[in-house]
Amino acid sequence: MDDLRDKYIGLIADAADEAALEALRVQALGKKGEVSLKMRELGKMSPEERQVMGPRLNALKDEINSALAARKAALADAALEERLRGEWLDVTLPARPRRTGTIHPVSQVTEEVTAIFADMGFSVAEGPQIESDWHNFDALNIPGHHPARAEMDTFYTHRAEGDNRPPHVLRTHTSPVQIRSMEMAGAPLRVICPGRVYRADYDQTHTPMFHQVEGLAIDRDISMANLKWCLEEFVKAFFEVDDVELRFRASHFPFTEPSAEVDIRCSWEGGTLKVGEGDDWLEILGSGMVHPKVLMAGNIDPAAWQGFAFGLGIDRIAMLKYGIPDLRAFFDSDLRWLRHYGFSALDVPTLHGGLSR
Ligand code: 2U9
Repeated sequence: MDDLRDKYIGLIADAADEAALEALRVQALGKKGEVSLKMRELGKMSPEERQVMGPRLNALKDEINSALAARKAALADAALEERLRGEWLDVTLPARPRRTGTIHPVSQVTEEVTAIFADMGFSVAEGPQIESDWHNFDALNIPGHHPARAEMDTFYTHRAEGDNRPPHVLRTHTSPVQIRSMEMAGAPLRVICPGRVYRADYDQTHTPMFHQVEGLAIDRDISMANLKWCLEEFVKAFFEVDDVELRFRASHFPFTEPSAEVDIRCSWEGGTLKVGEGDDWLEILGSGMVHPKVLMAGNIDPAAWQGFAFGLGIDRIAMLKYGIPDLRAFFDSDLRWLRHYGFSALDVPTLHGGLSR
């Protein structure tokens, strides 16, 4: 009995897996197992012998069963340990950044400019990109013979043969949106008009489609002084500096009189732009008092109302603010460029939360 016990306890302890354990169970306790055969021998024994051997055999059977169960549990534990070692994961590690899209610098800067002027009480207006000749030119005091029509390198649409009406144009500026705003809302008025504009021009600093924001403020007593304050506030907020110096240079646009181009004091030390200091001047926008004929085109009485207007190129100020060297890359849809220069979709520009972070 002791030999049997030692044999099976030893074999069970060495069993490598569940299959080996099952084989040992059959070998010891199965119908023809060694312990079962010994049980059968009880019948041939005398009652005295049976009284001694019966309990001992039962105890042996229990001991083997317990050893089988214990080894089975140990093997299961070891298998689980092995699996956990293989599937180890540090849940305290930061999450992997996902390959999400980014906000294009043009969209970012449009949002920034919009946030600044919204804070000054301007609303946003949009209009068609295919415009009537009248809204794009005539209403803005650019008559048919005016050189600006040629200068603006306009894209014209085709009219059917025999249709003598003037062709529509791809708008060359967002100014027609302000004409439509005057027609619809009248005075007083404060709007900015961001959007795509088109001119047949393509080189290192020009693309046939680009983006502008124009602004228009009309009231009873508006002057160049209001324009100057507004633009100063805008430049400070946009370039995120406390102080700027603006220089108004006399200029000429058909739709404003007087007209001025606006430069800001800056330095280009080490190739990076610093706004508000240095000995250089950087042209960033055009502006002026709205021409009386333009007010009249928008059904506003120039004897009762005045207005200032300004215009700036979004792509250009995006390049300046974010140090982007090549304009043409803006419209290449190159994902590497977008990942490099793009902005997080979650960082919405606001004046209180910060324009850019
Ligand atoms: C109305 C009346 C007046 C908008 C203006 C400019 C001056 C200007 C350029 C800046 C760079 C165009 O993108 S750019 O090439 N724009 O210099 N724009 S005043 O004047 C208006 C507009 C609408 C009804």
